[in-house]
Amino acid sequence: MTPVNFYIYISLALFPITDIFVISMDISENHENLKHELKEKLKCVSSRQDLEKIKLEYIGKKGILNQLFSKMTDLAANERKDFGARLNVLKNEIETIINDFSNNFSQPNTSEYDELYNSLPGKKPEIGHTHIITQAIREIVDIFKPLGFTRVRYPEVDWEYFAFEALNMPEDHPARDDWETFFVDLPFDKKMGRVVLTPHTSNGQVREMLKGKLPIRMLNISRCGRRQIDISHGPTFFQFEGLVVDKNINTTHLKGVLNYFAKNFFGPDRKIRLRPYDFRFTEPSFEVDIDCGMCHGKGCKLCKGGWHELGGAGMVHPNVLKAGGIDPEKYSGFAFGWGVERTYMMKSGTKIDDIRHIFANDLRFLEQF
Ligand code: FA5
Repeated sequence: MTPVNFYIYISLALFPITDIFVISMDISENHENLKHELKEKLKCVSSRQDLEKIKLEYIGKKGILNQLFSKMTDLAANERKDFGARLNVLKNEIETIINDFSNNFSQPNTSEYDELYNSLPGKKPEIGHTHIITQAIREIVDIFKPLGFTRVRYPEVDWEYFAFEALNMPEDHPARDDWETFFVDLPFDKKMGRVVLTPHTSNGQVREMLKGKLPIRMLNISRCGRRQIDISHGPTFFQFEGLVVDKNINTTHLKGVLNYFAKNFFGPDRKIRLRPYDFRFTEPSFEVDIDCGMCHGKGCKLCKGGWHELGGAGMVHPNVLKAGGIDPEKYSGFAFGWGVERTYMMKSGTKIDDIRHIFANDLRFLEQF
């Protein structure tokens, strides 16, 4: 400790509070001495390291100035304000002296930095996690795997033939309208038609059959595109499509598989229901609903009367089996296609009231899952 510092400490420590006016008178002089002493020390500084040491000594966390500030608590309340104000002036002056002096040095080179800062703690990289759709897809695959389903992926940009024609959907089917499906600006093929962003994963059905391997237990999970956007529809979304083709397959197998999935994914307390529907590629066809995970059947802005549509299902139409080179007299099958986002939104506790949040890439939303 320098004699000047020592003088200040002793003044503050030894003088009784009642004698504070004596200290006040001395303070200005002490401050001047402190600055003088600093300037003298700086004259001997020849490296940035030396300067850093001086900085620490005067304005570091445990430096002279902070020690002086801590002594304020020893003063009477009416003296603190004046003492504090003087110290602040002193602090500014000392900082200015040091900063002005540091201009004498150019920016430190890396090795100097290394020497100075190698003991600083490093910056922790932020750790992310998989997107909720990836999480959902993995969970879906894990549930179907024990039943013998194998995950496959078929083109997300495909021929009209596989997306519609082979699925028994005639040319005038409303889904084949420009306002429903995204058509890609590529040359038309006489047999295959135009190129589309697949509006559903059912394009994988005939592709899978054409592999020529029976029986089939396919789980096709891919991205789809449709010209739709609102709280429960996105222009792009994922579907998972199950297809089973074997001998003697009937609707009870379909219902059993869907129930098994729903109980495992949503929990044993949730209910699904099948409504008759019309898909051109299945007969009979159903739409599958689940009781709403948001309102639990009471009715909310997301669902219609407490139920929420998850997807379609049905027994594979004989024409589709034929397009896939399978004899419908010998084989039968069932298929289902559900939206991954919708299915995940209906999981208990997720409380996602707008499908668009899922793709908005807002970390405040994504970090919750
Ligand atoms: C189909 O896409 C049929 N291919 C499903 C199918 C497969 C039926 C196999 C029979 C046999 P649908 O258009 O209803 O059906 O869509 C199925 C599900 O995909 C919807 O219930 C919904 O969960 C999801 N889906 C459809 N369009 C969108 C969209 N724009 N955004 C988000 N999810 C969607």
